[in-house]
Amino acid sequence: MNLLSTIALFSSLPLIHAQYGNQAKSSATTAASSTTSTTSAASGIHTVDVGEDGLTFNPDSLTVSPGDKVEFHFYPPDHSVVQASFDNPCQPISSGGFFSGFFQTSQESKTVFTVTVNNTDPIWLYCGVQGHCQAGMVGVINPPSSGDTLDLFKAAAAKAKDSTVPANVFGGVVGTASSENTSSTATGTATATSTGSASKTSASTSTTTNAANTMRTAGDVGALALLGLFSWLMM
Ligand SMILES: *[C@@H]1O[C@H](CO)[C@@H](O)[C@H](O)[C@H]1NC(C)=O
Ligand SMILES: *[C@@H]1O[C@H](CO)[C@@H](O)[C@H](O)[C@H]1NC(C)=O
Ligand SMILES: [Cu+2]
Repeated sequence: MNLLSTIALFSSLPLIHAQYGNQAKSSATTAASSTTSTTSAASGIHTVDVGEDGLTFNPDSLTVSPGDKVEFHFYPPDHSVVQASFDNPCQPISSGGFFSGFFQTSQESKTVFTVTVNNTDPIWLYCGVQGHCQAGMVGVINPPSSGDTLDLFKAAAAKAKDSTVPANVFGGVVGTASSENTSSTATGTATATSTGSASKTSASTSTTTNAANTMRTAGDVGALALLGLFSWLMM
């Protein structure tokens, strides 16, 4: 190894370190920004109380902007929210949609179900507890300006034979209410129990670990080069 190539190798080391340093920083930023996006949308959060006043969604009709979130707060004893299609009131919509799971609770539930609304298409809702949909526990997000109405949906629901729900919770996040943000960073993702956010957390953890390992490797390369420089000087 000649002097020039040693210097070249040596002077490139800080670059290698900088590069891996940035990589580690960027994965940390990714993890941080996903938490921020959960909390920073506070202005676009709408609350719907589920079963607070009998078999109702309150409000049962609300208009929200694309990107807004709707938080369902559950009251005793047992309710849920499912997306239906207008034509089939007490059944899950056949593609897409969401299901909160059943919230069996003796007081307002600590956790809420949060759905992100992506567009202005109507989202028809019902409670999946047997009999509740038929009794009028239905609602709509972004009702159409003409044609289908909540009253028509409710009338059809009253005649529905039975209710069914999807096999699994999906289409939203089970987590802490935005109003319970005692610390701004802990909101939303911290106590979310949905499998989705759990796997997201472990994914970003492993990214960080990989970056740390890479940095350790970069450190070893640096030590080797230093050894090389010394042995060249000894010659
Ligand atoms: C909005 O889009 C996200 C991401 O594709 C999806 O997970 C979610 O279910 C959608 N929301 C609704 C209400 O369909
Ligand atoms: C969230 O926390 C901030 C600061 O701690 C507070 O001002 C705000 O009112 C809280 N948001 C809600 C919806 O309670
Ligand atoms: Cu119900």
